[in-house]
Amino acid sequence: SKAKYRKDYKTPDFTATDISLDFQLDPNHTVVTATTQFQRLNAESTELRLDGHSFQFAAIKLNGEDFTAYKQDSEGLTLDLSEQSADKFELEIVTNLVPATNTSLQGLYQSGEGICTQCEAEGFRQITYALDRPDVLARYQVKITADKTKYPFLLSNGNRIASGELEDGRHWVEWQDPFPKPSYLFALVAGDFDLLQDSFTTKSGRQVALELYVDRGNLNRADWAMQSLKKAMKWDEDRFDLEYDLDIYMIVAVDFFNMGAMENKGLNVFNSKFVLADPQTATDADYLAIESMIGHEYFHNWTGNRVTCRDWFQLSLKEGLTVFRDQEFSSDTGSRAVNRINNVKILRSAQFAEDASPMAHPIRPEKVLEMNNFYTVTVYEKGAEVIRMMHTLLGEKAFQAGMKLYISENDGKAATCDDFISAMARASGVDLELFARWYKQSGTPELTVSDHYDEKAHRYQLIVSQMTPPTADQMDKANLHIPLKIALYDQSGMPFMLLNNGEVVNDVLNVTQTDQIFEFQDIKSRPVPALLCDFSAPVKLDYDYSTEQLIILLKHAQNEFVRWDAMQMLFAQELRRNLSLYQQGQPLEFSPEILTALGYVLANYQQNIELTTLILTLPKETEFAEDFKIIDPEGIFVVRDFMQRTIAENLKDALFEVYNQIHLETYRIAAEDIALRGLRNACLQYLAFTETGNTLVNKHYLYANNMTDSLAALTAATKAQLACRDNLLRDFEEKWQHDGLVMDKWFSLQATRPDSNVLELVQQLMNHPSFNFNNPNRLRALVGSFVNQNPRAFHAIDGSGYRFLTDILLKLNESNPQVAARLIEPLIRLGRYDGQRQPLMKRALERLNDVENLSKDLFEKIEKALN
Ligand code: BAL
Ligand code: ZN
Repeated sequence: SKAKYRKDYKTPDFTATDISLDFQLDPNHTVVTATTQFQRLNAESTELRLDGHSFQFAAIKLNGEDFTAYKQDSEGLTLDLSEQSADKFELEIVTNLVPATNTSLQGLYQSGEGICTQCEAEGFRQITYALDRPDVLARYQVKITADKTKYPFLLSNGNRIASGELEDGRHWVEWQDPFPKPSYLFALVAGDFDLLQDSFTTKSGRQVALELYVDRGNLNRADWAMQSLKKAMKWDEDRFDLEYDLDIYMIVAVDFFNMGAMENKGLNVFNSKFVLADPQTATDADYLAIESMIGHEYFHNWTGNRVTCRDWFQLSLKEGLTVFRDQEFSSDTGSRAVNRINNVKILRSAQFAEDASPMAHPIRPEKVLEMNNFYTVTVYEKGAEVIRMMHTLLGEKAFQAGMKLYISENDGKAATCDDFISAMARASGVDLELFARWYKQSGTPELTVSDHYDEKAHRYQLIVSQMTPPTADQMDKANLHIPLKIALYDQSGMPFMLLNNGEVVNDVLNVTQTDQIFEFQDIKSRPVPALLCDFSAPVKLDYDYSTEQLIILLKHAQNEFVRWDAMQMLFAQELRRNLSLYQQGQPLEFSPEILTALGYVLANYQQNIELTTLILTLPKETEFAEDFKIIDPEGIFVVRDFMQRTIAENLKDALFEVYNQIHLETYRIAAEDIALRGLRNACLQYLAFTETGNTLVNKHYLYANNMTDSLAALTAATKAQLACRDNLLRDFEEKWQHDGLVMDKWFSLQATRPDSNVLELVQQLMNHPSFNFNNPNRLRALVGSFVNQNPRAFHAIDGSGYRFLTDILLKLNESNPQVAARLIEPLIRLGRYDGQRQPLMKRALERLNDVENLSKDLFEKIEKALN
C-alpha cells in the first residue's frame, strides 16, 4: 500500500445516497448484508472502487442480479460497470465477520460481553465493501438481529423505528438516522447494560432523551457523565448558539477501546475510563477529564458531524476546532487560568516533542500512509492553538460570527480547513492570508526577543525576531503571523499602559516579519516584560530573563498564567545549571532566592489556591526534557530528584503548615474542594521526602475517604520509596484487583517507580491477573507509563527498555497495530539521544523492520525514524 498526498485529492466518481445494513449478530459468526444506493457523479467513470478488508466476502448483487465483473484484492474490490448504463444502481453485498477474534478494535468487535464498532478513520471497510471516505455522505437504516438474553440492547445511530421478537430467542431492532453522514460516523452496539436515563430540553423547547449505557453494576458511577452531558448541551447553546438536532442522544461505555471516545451520530461510544466515576474509584482529575471528554464528543455534533471533513488531511478542521471548544467549555465551567496552564503543559512537552521527531507534520498533514497515525497532539492540540490564535486575532464576537457563517455555508457537507479560514476572514474582515500558513507549516517557531530602554526619553523597545527550525518533513520554513501578547510591569508589579504616539496599543503584537521592533512610550522606569502571555501562540520564547525579573513576575504579575510561567522558567534555569554541574561531576546547588520565592508563594496560598499548586509542582522529567536538543534522561532524573528533595527540606515547615490548615471532611466535587485537595496533596508529595514522610503518608492513606487522596498517598509513598510503600500497594491491589480502571492507576504507578529493578517488576506485572494484553487501557497503564513516564528506566544504558518495548511491539503488530504505533513513539525519537543510546534504539527499530507483515501503522513510523 502506498502513501496518500493531500494534493492528490479528487472528488469521488460515485457516491452512496442510502445505505441499508442488516446485521445478524453473533460474536463468532456475524453476517452483514449491505444494500447501498449508488449514484455515478462522473459520467465518464465505468469503474467503481470499493474499500474493504479483514472479512469474508460472501456475495454481491447489482440491482438484484448476481454480479461477477469485479476484481478482489487485499484492500478492496474493483467493479467493472461498463455494462451498467444507468447512473443510479443498487449493490447488495454480503460479508461474514468474527467480532470475537477482532483484536484490532476497529470495525466490528467484541468488548467484554458486548459487541460494538469503531469506524473512524477507516474501520467501516472492515465491515463491508464501501466508499469509505468522509466526503461520501449517505442516509443509514440499520437492522440488528441478535440473541435477546445476551444482547437485550441493540443500538445504532438516529431514531429507533421498529423492533420485534423472533421465535428462536432472538430479537431485532431497526434504526434510522435522518442526517446523511460519512461511514466513519456509523455505529452499532449490542449488549446487556444498566441504563441511566435523563432528558434535556433544548432552547427551542424540544425534549431530547438522554441515555447512558454502562456495564451491569456500574449505574452508581454514571451520574457525573450524565451531568456533564447536560452541562455541555446547555453551554453549546449559550456560548455557540448551537442546539442538538435529534430526539435521542446515547452514550455507551465500553472497556476495550483504542481511543478516548467516538462521536458517532447520536450514539457516542466511550472508553469506560471517560465515563465511570464515583468518589471511591475516580480522582478529581478523572472527574474533570470525563467532563471535558463528554463535552468534546457532544460538541462534535456540529463541528464534525453536521459539518464534516472532506478528506482525512482535513482532520484538524473538526478536531482542532472541537478541542478548542472543549477547552473553552472547561474554562467557562472551571478556572480559565488553570485550564490554560494544563493545556500549555501538554503543548510544550508532547507537541513540541512531536515537532522535533521523525513524525513532525503540519496540523493539516501533506502525506499519510496510515491515517490512524495522525490522530496526534499536533492535529488536535496544536490545531486547537491555531483556532485559539484566530480567536485572539478576531475577538469573541467576530469569531462567533465566523462560526455562524462557517456552519451555515457548510451544514450537511464535507468541508476543508480553507473553508473555515475563509468564513472567519469574511465574517470578521480580518486578513488571514498569512495566518493560514499555520496549516501547512510544521515545526515550532522560535521567537527571540531583546529589549532596549531609553531612560531619558522613557521609551521602551521590544526587538522581536522569528525563525522556525527545519523539521523532519519540511526543510524550508517561512515567516508566520504570530500573535504575541505582552504586558510591561514596573518593579512593584504594576502594568504600564501600552502607548505609541499617544494612542493606546493592543497588548497583542502582530509578529509577521523576520525582524520587527515594537516601541512603547511614556514608560517611566525600566519595565519587566511579560512575553507570550497566556501562551498566545504555540512557539518557543527566548528572552534573556534575569532571576530577579522572573521573581518579580512570579510574585506580582496580575496575569496568573504569567506568574506560573515565570516559575517554569526559574525551574528550567535551575535544572539546566545543575545538569551541567552533574555532568561535570560537581556537587549540585539550589539557588536560595528561588527557595525564598517558593516560600513566598506558599505563604500566600490563600490568594490563589490552584495557582499555588501549579507553581509549586515541579515539571515532569518529560517536560524538562524538551529544553534540550540531546536529552540526558539519567541526569534529568537526578537533578529533578535533587530539586524535589531540596525544596522539601527547605520548605518543610511551611508545607506542613499548609497541609495541616486544609481540612475537608466529606468529599465533594466542587471547584474549591478540588483546589484545596490539590494543594494539600501537592504538599504531601514534598513532605514524603522529609523525615516524618513515612508516618504522614501512611496516615494520609489510612484516613483517605476518596480516590484522590488514596492515590496521592500511594504516589508519594512510591516516589519517595517510603517504608510503608509495599503495604499500601498491597492494600490497594487487594481492594481493587477486580476493577480494571482502578488497577490502571496502580499499574501506572508501578511502572513509574524510581526503583532500579522497575523493568523486572513491569515484566512480572504483565502476568498479573488484572492485566490483559488485549485491553488498551491496561497496556497504556503499564507499558505506556513505563516507556513514556519513566524515561530513566526506559532509556537504561544497557538497552533493556528498548528490548522490552520491541518484544511487546512484535506481538502487538499482529493483535492491535493502532495501539502498537502509539507505543512505539518514544523509540522512534532516537535523534534526541546520545551516541550510546542511539545505536541501541536503531537496532531495536531494525529488528521490528525485519518482521514479515509489518503493519502500515508501525511501518510508517519506523521508516521515518530510520531514514
Ligand atoms: N474522532 C475521534 C475521537 C475524537 O476526537 O473525538
Ligand atoms: Zn474529537
